[in-house]
Amino acid sequence: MLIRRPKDWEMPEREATPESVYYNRRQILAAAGLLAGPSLLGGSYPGKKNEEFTLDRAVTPEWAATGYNNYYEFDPYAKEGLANLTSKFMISPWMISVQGQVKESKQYDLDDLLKKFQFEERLYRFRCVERWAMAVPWTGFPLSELIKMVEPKPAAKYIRFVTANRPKEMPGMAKAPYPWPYFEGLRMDEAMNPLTMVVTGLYGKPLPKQNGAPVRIVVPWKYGYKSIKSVVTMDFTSNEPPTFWNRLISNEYGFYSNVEPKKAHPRWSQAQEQLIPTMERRPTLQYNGYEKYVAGMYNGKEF
Ligand SMILES: Nc1nc2c(c(=O)[nH]1)N[C@H]1C(S)=C(S)[C@@H](COP(=O)(O)O)O[C@H]1N2
Ligand SMILES: [Mo]
Repeated sequence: MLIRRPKDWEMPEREATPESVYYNRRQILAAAGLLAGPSLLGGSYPGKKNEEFTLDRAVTPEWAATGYNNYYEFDPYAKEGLANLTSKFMISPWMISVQGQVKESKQYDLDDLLKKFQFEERLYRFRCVERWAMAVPWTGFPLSELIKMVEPKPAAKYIRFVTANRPKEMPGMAKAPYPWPYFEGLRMDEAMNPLTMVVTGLYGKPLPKQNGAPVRIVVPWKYGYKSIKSVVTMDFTSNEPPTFWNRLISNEYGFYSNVEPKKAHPRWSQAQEQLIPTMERRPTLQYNGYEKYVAGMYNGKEF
């Protein structure tokens, strides 16, 4: 069940570093069902399907979307077999710090926090900057609902997100000299956009660890690296926050990172994408096909 990856399409973000590159191909676990594991999280799966979001392509098979990942904290050099590396990663209990320009800075227990929201399922396209793409059913709720609940101050113009920093549980962190922990950010209107989701589930089940358990952000009109996994901090800021890939290689990965077929990556075209696992080529869609929801936020210069 290896996923075929023609060499010329394999242009990983990690080439930002001087590390020597190698490809660590592994068999996808036959026992894919083991990967999600039990969850103590609140909320029920599957969430109610939101019929507004339909696809122009087949839903990616679950084995492919949960067996082909980017999660550098577990292995910066592999995309397959990451589930094997997550056994030490503890996802419960899980605390999220909401801080910065909000009414009250506070640590929330994730189980308690999730009880306040109604889960729904949405089919979204997902596009990695490396050109692989998938389409999956996420379970979660709009980030806007959480933002409204915590009451940002008028000075809050952006949100900075940070991933868990647990080198003992995340074996990839020691393998590459990156500016850990992973960090990302959104402008407040992007964070409030109805498309932006807090995600805790995939394929009607709790999110597998390799896909960002227990909680991640999904921003479907931006390149995949904006959809930060295993979030522990939401910091409301007045200024544009730095982002992990921009910090590593600023001329290739901007803050906005909106999917834009006409804007080539400095090292490869973005005009086409390849669907995993078939590697069928498709034209890349502007804003990944979510133009009607998001184009109004931009003046066309944000990449
Ligand atoms: N913390 C963290 N979040 C991350 C990443 C990562 O390495 N670490 N990789 C990003 C990239 S490059 C992509 S394409 C998506 C992949 O999500 P998936 O593995 O669920 O498909 O996660 C994004 N979020
Ligand atoms: Mo990516």
